[in-house]
Amino acid sequence: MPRLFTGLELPKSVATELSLMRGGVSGARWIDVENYHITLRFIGDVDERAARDVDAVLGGIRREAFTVTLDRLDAFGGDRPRAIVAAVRPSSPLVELQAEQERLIRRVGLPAETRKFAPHVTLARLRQATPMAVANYLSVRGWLAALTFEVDRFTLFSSRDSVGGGPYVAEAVYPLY
Ligand code: 3AM
Repeated sequence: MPRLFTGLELPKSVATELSLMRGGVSGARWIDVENYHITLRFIGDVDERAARDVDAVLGGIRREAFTVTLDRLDAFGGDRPRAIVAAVRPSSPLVELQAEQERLIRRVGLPAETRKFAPHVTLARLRQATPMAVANYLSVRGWLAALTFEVDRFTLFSSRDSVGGGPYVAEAVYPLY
């Protein structure tokens, strides 16, 4: 069964800039630059029929292109840090695109996502990193010059069946005008 999610790809220049932030936390697994993305809606393992339904409803989205800004590094997980991320500055077009996908994906019968949308680019996944190591990293490297780019499409990605993780494959792209 394909494991799917929707997301935004990053321009190469932005990805390269983010990749300079790698290193300096023991216990971190740094994501390969070609796998950087902003997840919009995790869909999960679905059968081919559901995948076709998802593709059909995503293909009906009509929205304008917009800009996205990454403006700080952060960690998810609090006392048990699990990821270092570049946070996306919230903006209406992004939130509305995500909300429309949520509605459409529910409409084809897939379960609702209950977690709050916190747009980000995952830079590292953490297994045994201490909160102190993460805090040190963020205090030394956490400053990020704002990176702004134009988003004129979104993507349906697949990850490794049932396992997740990269390499991610762009199964379909949907234009924003
Ligand atoms: O954008 P990132 O890399 O943070 O964490 C997974 C990854 O997000 C997330 O979907 C993205 C592509 O794999 N993900 C994995 N399992 C998930 C789940 N059960 C999930 N998101 C929500 N619920």
